[in-house]
Amino acid sequence: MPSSIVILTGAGISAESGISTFRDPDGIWAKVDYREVATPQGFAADPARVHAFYNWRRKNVLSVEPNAAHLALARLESAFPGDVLLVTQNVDSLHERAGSRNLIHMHGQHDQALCNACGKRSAWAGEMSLESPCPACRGVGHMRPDVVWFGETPYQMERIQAALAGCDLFLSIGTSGNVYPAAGFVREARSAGARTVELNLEPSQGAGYFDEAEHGPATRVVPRFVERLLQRAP
Ligand code: BV8
Repeated sequence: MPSSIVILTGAGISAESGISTFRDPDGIWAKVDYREVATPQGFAADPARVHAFYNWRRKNVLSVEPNAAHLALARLESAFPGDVLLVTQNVDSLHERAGSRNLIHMHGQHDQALCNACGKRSAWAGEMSLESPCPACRGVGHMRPDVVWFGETPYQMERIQAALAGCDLFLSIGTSGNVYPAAGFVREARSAGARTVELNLEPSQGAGYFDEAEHGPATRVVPRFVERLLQRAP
């Protein structure tokens, strides 16, 4: 029976809530070039285009709800006797809206803004632009979405790596395993002796590193897996 669980989620867990994934045929990166909207270079070249991209995604998330997979993970966190750490690559707020609390947004959150002048972070709900004043320093022209772009360092990596080194169950849900360092977590958990399980619509790039896998829509396979885990819990 595991006593410490680390869960990694990706865009696939939010797909059935109506949020597009990135690399599926009709995914976001099929419509938008990630170099233009998700890199510091793209932001420097055309900040208005990047703000428009995140303003559209920020508005879209407010019109959708967490699904059964998000709710099952929140239930696991509250009912499981051991430690449960949820690490998400997603910048949407559906995990916390489902009730998850022990949560790390390793790629940031688009309902948060970062000021490049004073370095302060602020909650952000509406449109953001170069004209937006920083709520902390009142400076104008320095606001950016608080997301981790390609080439930037993900958040809370020390805390994540410490949890991976000590977990005995690593669960990966709704991620294609294309983006590092997240795509390398399964190997870190495995070398720490953890059991590794993938729940995904199809085998991911890292499928070979998992002891077990269940393939299907997250709203079906995640609640079922959580139910089994909690039934076996002392
Ligand atoms: C860094 C935020 C140094 C913005 C994102 C090693 C090798 C090669 C390249 C690299 C490497 N190390 C670093 C790199 C470079 C780069 C990288 O990985 N490039 C890739 C493209 C090759 N990595 C970086 O730049 C990272 N920074 O490495 O800094 C460092 C390293 C270690 C320690 C300290 C410093 C920063 C990467 C972060 C970039 N920002 N997002 C935004 O969201 O706008 S990444 C972006 O892709 C999203 O965050 C997303 O989460 C991530 C991964 O995508 P997925 O979530 O997996 O989504 P995808 O569409 O790909 O897959 C969906 C899956 O769900 C599919 O498998 C599908 O089958 C499944 N699915 C679909 N529907 C369902 C479903 N499953 C279940 N149910 C369903 N209904």
